[in-house]
Amino acid sequence: MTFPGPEPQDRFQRRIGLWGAPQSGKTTYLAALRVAIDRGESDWWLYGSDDASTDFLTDMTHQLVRLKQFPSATVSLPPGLQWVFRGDREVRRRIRLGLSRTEQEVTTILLELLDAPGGMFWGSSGRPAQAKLSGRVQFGDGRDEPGGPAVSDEERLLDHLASCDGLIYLFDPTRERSRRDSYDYFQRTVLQLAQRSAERSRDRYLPHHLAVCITKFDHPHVYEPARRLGYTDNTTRDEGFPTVPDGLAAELFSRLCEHDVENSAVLLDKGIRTLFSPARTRYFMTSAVGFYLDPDLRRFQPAHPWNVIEETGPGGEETTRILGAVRPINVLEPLLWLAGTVLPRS
Ligand SMILES: Nc1nc2c(ncn2[C@@H]2O[C@H](COP(=O)(O)OP(=O)(O)O)[C@@H](O)[C@H]2O)c(=O)[nH]1
Ligand SMILES: [Mg+2]
Repeated sequence: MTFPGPEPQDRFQRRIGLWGAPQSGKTTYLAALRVAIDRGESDWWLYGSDDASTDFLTDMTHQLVRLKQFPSATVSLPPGLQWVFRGDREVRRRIRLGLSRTEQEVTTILLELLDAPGGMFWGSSGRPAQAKLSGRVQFGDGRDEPGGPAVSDEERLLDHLASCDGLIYLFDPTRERSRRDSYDYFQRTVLQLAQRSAERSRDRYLPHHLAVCITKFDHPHVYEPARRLGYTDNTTRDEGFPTVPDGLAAELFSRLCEHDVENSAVLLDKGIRTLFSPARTRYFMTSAVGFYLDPDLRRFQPAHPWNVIEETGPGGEETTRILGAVRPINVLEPLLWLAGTVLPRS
């Protein structure tokens, strides 16, 4: 069965793109979105715009919640998946000269994921390496025809991202500690975005609204510095789960970036502030799986925040498993914020 997804070519249809370096948590974020919605955190709902997208979402959510497993790193998304975020929003309608009233309007927004097969691969020229990993090259008009200008899966994904109204960018501080390559990924993607979309901006920034999600908040390498620096508050939730006040997430992001001794996260921080309008950017401390809740004490234990265990298999292979229930933090909020800002109010 195919859901009646909105027409992608509709120029009034708003689109949101999800992106971030490989392993930053994109697929898990998507699975956790369904969990957040199913937990009743909002009246909005999410489904695929076709069978493949719905199946993918259902499988990933099942794997996360029931099997307590993260998406396999080797699973790359089939191209063209797209999800529909649907809900009510308030709009102001003009009824007569000088008079308007607030009405509820059903709204749909498309969500797409920039996920190159095997991770985005970049050639030495700084351009996406053509179909090196996907093994598939198509031509400009979508036909596999010799002679025309070649367009790789990666370039098509970048075209998609550039045409989005809102972007959710996932930044993984734990990855930055070990790999320090988020900036390279960010910078190259953003240059490609500028090339494709800067001209439609009315100011000096890129035209997109940007939600920066600092992922894996539950991880001790993220939670601990946030707590030490005094940004966490344990008084807002019944179970004592830490939260970071909305207005402080941007500052915390900068402080976390400052910890990067090789400076690449500092460049990333500066890059975001230079390229995206501060008025169109918001920061969120996010965790797809949430903090661990001790089942006996039913209270968050600061000494044991992490909802994930790392195990070594018989062959020495490292695996991670989710320990307790999945309680997403700030997974739905970025999407709801973007839905509210990228759509016209009347
Ligand atoms: N602690 C923690 N780890 C996460 C979370 N989300 C993802 N991860 C880890 O990050 C890895 C990569 O996530 P994935 O969603 O596959 O990243 P993608 O490559 O960007 O799609 C997973 O295998 C997990 O080990 C989270 O919310 N908390
Ligand atoms: Mg993935």
